[in-house]
Amino acid sequence: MSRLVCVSNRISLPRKSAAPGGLAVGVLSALKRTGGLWFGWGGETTDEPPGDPDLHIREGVTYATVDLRKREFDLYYNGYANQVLWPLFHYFLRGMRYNVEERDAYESVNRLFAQKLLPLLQPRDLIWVHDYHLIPLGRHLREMGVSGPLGFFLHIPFPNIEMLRVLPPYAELLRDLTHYDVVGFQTENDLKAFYSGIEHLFGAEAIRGDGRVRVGDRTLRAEVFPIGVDVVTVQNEAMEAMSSDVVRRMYDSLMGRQLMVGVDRLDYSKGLVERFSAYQHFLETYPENVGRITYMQIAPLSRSDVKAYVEIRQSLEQAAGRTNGRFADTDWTPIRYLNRNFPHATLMGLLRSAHVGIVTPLRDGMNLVAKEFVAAQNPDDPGVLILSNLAGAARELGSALLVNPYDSRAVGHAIQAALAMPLPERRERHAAMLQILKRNDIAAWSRRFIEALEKAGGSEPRVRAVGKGS
Ligand code: GDG
Repeated sequence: MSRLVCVSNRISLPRKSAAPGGLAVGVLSALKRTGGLWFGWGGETTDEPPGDPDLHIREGVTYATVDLRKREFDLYYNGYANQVLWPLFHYFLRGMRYNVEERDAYESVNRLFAQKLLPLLQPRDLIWVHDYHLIPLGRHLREMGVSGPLGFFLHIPFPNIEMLRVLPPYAELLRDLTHYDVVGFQTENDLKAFYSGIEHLFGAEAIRGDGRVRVGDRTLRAEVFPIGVDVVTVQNEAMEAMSSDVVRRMYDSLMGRQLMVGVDRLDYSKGLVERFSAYQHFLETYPENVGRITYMQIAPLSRSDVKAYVEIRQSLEQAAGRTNGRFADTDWTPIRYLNRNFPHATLMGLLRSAHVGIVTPLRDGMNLVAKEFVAAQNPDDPGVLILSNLAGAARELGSALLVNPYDSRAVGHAIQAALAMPLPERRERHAAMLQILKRNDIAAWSRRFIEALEKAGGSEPRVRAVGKGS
């Protein structure tokens, strides 16, 4: 079996505290299964030019971490990746602004990644690049002599050409994607949006049958690979966590009230402001629930150096304060709002304890929390999932209560319907979703992507020229 090399912006070494993220969950599972190398930024910034990568071996996986220069990191990560590509790809034009210096830093970090990775590559490696931070990496590796197989998976949505065209170097971005052999998306919508860009730039004839795209002398495969969760691990984590101190204390503190839980990185794309306002609307419209439901929102801080994330945090504090100030009683708080991290297993226990899981992003590539919520439930007495129809996960989880996250009345109504849903209907909806989760679990996701990459590869040696900085 060929060695798998994963490349992502950020590497989380096992047992070190790391920013939570769906990416880490997916990559680790793939690497452990096939063995291999995970290359990326280690989380340190420096004033010196970055040296050779640090190598760490854990459970058969080699982690190679590079440092980045502080200023370049700010421009590349906080700037281009998270104030240009992230908002644009999530259709938030208001949050996007373009700046050439940031774009240059994005290029130069991608070049640096290619230079530092090159000496670590072996001839038959399968290289799998993750996410929007690293779109140009494939082109740089090709220019340095890597001849195949190179795959790219986008964890976030891909915008339609009419949105993508707002980006001044949109054509370069599309061309960069054609240097890969396999380009993977979360949903059919994203794939169609990619085709809209290819057609705009290269003409309709570039799109061949079977997901093949032909540009010049290169053919790539564009496909949908919906990311999943490790269903069995989530089930076990959730069951075990039910007897943990944290979950028991939380459960006891409900005093028999129903529980609604949300778990989201604190990010404007997750729709938390709209969700808080929908919850307030729900309490106003269905006053019989006042004092009888507790909504717990876990929102670990993320990207705190980006202004939009500071602003969203303030808005949420105000919104939670408003609702609590208005409705709380001496023995009841309507919203428990927690800006902190929990161990993954504890989170799964909290999800299992909930009567309602609320996942209402304004736009989301997939959303793993929605899938974890379903996997964590007790199948005999499952909670109900309320899910945004603008999350990729809604394509598979059609048995959730699907809502438009901007429609506070509809979200409030869904909360009411979820709380009142009879057991047979809850079981039926849950069973239908669990079946899909098992079929499309995390192992199936990585296996399908790796198979596509192997197919793209053939049997030739893969790296023509390997040398430092070549
Ligand atoms: C991107 C895309 C796509 C959350 N809080 C804690 C914690 N988490 C875990 C969750 C879940 C993961 O982080 C979050 O994944 P999501 O999919 O919900 O969201 P993003 O971080 O935005 O991920 C997304 C994903 O990539 C995968 O392709 O689905 O659309 O935006 O697993 O449980 N984990 C721990 N402590 C926390 O406090 N340990």
